[in-house]
Amino acid sequence: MLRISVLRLLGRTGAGRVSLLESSGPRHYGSGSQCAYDDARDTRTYFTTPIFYVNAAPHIGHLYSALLADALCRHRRLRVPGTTATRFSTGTDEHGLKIQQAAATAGVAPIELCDRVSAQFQQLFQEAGISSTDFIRTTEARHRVAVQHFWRVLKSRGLLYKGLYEGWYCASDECFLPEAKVTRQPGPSGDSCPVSLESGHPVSWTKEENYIFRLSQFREPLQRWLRSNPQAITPEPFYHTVLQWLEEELPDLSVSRRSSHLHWGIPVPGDDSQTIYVWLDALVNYLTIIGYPNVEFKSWWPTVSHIIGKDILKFHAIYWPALLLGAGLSPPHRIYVHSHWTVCGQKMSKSLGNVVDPRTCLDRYTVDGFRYFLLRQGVPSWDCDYYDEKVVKLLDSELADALGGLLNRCTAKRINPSGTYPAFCTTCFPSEPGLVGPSVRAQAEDYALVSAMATLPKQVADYYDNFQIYKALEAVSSCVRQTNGFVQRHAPWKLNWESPADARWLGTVLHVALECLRVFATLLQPVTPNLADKLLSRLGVSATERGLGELYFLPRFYGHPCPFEGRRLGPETGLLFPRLDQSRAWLVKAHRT
Ligand code: ME8
Repeated sequence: MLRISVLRLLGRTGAGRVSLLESSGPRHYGSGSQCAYDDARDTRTYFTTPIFYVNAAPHIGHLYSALLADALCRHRRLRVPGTTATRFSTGTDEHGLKIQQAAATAGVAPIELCDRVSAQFQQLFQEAGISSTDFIRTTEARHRVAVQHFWRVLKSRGLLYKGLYEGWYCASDECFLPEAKVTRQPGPSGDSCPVSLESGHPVSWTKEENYIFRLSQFREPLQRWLRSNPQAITPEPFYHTVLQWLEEELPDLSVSRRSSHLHWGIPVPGDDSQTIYVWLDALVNYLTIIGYPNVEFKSWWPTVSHIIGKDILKFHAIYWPALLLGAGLSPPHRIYVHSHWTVCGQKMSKSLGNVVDPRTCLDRYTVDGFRYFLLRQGVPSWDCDYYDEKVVKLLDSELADALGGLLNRCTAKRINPSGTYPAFCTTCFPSEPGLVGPSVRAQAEDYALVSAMATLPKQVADYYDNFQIYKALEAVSSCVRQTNGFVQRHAPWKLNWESPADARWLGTVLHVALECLRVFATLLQPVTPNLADKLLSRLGVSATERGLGELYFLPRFYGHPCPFEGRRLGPETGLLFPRLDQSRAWLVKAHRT
């Protein structure tokens, strides 16, 4: 029997700033402004979120992970139409000591707790418009089959052996800790208790015979995989963190527990006295979803993008690829990592009582409003702070005032009495800047707007590829501001439809602004699907005209026909997004108390 020293925990991630990759601009600029997405076609893509523990109700951090995956997936579907091209999974992680203990504390059977909390996750995701195609629960029979098969493959390849494990274990974090990562804290009765230095959660000393995975054999293969795939882990600082971890010793990993201690899990095939370690169990969910061990899973693997929080980077970037390589499979294509939400400057925790309930937020700010807030303000490279006033301020200024105001300005009866997409006049706005003439009305800033708008879809696509959805939204928001500036500059309310010279220019100003709105709405679909639908319907854009592949901005400017010109706008359906500071009296009340 082999004796294993305490497994060394790889250091926790330090989140740093990620550098922006430059957008290369549209390839077809000049013959219209369609984006080139050719490289994105053909391949199937499979997006995953972590599967969430069911020991407590979902919070905004869980919703954030699901939203990031949802936006990436929706953007992808708009680029590559066809329902079979993308798959998107989420689910709940229901085994392990953490759940076993939570159920015991609640005085319920583990499966009862799992059923209740898993349903809460499913309901939240449905309410938030998470467009997942699959939801997995690790207590399902199909998952047990997949995990036990995966185990047998590792065993048959000589990668599992029995050994004595001795060291600290943190049930809350479901991980092993080296002595250096353990500290002492006064417990409830004043005596000193060992806790994890990073999470503050209690740890206990474990000494037992387990199955051990030969993780140490994979240090160099993992280094080679990462060096030849510099985009495998995004944002970049996390990639370097993992490479740094791999510079250190990589001890073998204990992958089972004594069943007498951990009964809530999947038994080791052929040895009921041992239960499979919850992380091995959980990670295999990504294969279960796509039908593993049936051969069909190969059409989805390894073109997978895992979206995860920084807290579980080590499990996804070291343990998981090593297990996959061990089982003869390829490591995941991409791992997108995001940092954490804090609340009013503090870590969110049940004990601090500051956990933000996402369902309350969806009620208060609307589904689209809250989706927009989390994705616009959440920056994967560093932790972001949540507080209510921040949400109200952002949504009022960007969705209600800037975007809603722009729509009003182009569709108000007084300015656009015919309720149509007016004609664009190439004499008022010639495609060549700097031309002079009595009917030329466009100014240098207007050309700057057209050029910013023409590059926007490609820029947004690049930001999505680099997992910078917040940057994509920032770019859209900046163009919305620029468009409002354009309307303000030309003050269509001062122009007169009765005067032929004014009318051509007035129509052109409205045409350009409506074209900008159409592009904004198309690009916002992955983030604010309902609001985008409302806006596109108001503009008279049909369901088949909303894809990213066909997103031509201002074709008339480039000498092409515009399918929208002269078209009737859709029916008026009220405010695009209501201001919250007037409608949310609860905030004022909250301040007073
Ligand atoms: O770790 N801010 O599940 P979990 C942002 N079951 N995101 C947060 C967050 C915060 N404050 N807190 C949590 C597990 N998250 C395992 C995963 S996967 C095979 C198994 C998000 O319920 C973030 O995605 O503790 C983080 O990685 C995940 O929830 C952890 O969820």
